[in-house]
Amino acid sequence: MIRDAAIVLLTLNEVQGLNALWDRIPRDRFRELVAVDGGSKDGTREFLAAHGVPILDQTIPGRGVAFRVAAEACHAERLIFYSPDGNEDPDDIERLDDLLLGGARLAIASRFARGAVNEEDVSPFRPRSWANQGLTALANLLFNEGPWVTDTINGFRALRRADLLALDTSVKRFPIEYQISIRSMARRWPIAELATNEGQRIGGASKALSWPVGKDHLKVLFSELHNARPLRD
Ligand SMILES: Nc1nc2c(ncn2[C@@H]2O[C@H](COP(=O)(O)OP(=O)(O)OP(=O)(O)O)[C@@H](O)[C@H]2O)c(=O)[nH]1
Ligand SMILES: [Mg+2]
Repeated sequence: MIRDAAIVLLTLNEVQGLNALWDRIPRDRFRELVAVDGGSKDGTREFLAAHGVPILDQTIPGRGVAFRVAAEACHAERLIFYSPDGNEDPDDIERLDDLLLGGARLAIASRFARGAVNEEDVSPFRPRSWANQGLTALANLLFNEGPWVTDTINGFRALRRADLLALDTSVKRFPIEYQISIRSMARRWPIAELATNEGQRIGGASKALSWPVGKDHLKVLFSELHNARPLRD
C-alpha cells in the first residue's frame, strides 16, 4: 500500500549525506518525495535532479520557511520531514507516519525518550542535550497538560499538512519545531514520540550555531506565552 504521505527532504549543502542515505529512504512506499532546498551549492541540487526529486525553492532562508513551503506545495495528506545529514535514521520515517495513522496529530522522533540515543551520548559534556532538555521542560511546564513530551525540538517529525497550515507558524529559522510543539501542546493535540537513534553528521557543516539558536528558542517561548494562550494562565 502506498502511503498518502510525503517525505520532505530539507537540504542546505547535504550532498554527502544524501549520497550515503539515499538507498535507505523508503521512497517507493510514499505518494510524494520532494526536497525543499535552501540554496545548496555543493551538488545537492544536481543529486536531487538526477534522482528525479522535485526541488521546491525558498526565497527567504531558514528551516521555518522550508516547512511552510512544503505545506503549501505538497499534495499528500501527511508530511514527514527528513533531514539527510546523518542525524536521522531513515528506518523511522515509516514509524513516524504510523504514529499519525494511530491517532497522533504530531509525531516526533525523540532523542531523549527511554531507549533513545543522541549524538552527544558519546561525550560526558553535553551542552546541546542539556539546553534541549531545559527548553523541553519549560515547554511542558508552561503549555502541556497531556503526557510529558521528551523532545520538543527535534526536526525529525511528522504531522498532517492541514494541521501544519492551521498552526499558522511564523518562525523563519531553527525554532520552527519548538513553535510547532508548543502550539500543538496548547491545542491539546495528541503528541506521540518514538525513541530514535541519532547518528553523527555525515559531511558538510552544521547550520545550527548553539548560542544564537538557543537564544532564538527562548524568544519563541516568550512570544508563545503571549500568542498561543497558555493553558495555565
Ligand atoms: N531547506 C532548508 N534546509 C535547511 C536550512 N537550514 C538547515 N537546513 C537543513 O536542516 C537540517 C538540519 O540542519 P543542521 O545544520 O544539521 O542542524 P542540526 O541538525 O541542528 O545540527 P548538526 O548537529 O550539525 O547536524 C539539514 O539537513 C540542513 O541541511 C534552510 O535554510 N533551508
Ligand atoms: Mg543535523
